[in-house]
Amino acid sequence: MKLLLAALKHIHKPAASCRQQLRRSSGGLSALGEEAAVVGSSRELVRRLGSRVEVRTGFISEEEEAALLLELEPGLKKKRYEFDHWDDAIHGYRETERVRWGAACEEILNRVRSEAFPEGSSLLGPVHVLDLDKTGFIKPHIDSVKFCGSTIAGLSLLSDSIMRLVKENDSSEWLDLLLSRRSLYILRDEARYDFTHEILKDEESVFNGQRVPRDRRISVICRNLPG
Ligand SMILES: O=C(O)CCC(=O)C(=O)O
Repeated sequence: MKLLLAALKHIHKPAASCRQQLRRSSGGLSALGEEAAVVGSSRELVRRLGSRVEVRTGFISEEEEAALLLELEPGLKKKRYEFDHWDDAIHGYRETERVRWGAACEEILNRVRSEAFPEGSSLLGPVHVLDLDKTGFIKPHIDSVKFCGSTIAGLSLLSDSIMRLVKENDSSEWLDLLLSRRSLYILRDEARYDFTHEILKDEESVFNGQRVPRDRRISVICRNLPG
């Protein structure tokens, strides 16, 4: 799965002065209510990418998170976190892929699939599971277009985190996504192809001026196949 990640060199720190906000949503970024889960470098960018980026806060319940952890922890615990390969896009992680899930987890994943992908889409069979140590982080990268299609949908377990998107050829354009524990994020099309995505390290984990402590985080990621 590491092949999916082509690490890009720049790491962009957005200026605090030009933030625009979207609403956290149970049905897309345009819905109103609650606090903002996405901020960006300009109103225009937020509007343009709004339908291509979703954060669904509280997508799974505590019980559903526990069911996923129960199934994932035994396998993950047999692996060591990897820290020191200079070229890796990810630092401080262990990972696995899973094709078969127990009934409770399969039901959760089916919900993710039906929210994120149009009916009849060809999906990447194995679900990617990435376990980031508290000190781990994911550097800016764009997922390989050879191996995965237009949509990435990920559940966040155990910890809140910040995902940053930065336009590949114009680092003045960026969005920060507040991925709260048990949320689902979906990146589509332009947001997936033209923007790098990264998960910030704990020391840099600040959302819209507010510190968001990063702990150990497990993500469960579904992708479609290239078209
Ligand atoms: O952990 C996540 O949610 C993001 C993972 C990621 O960047 C990737 O697999 O390409």
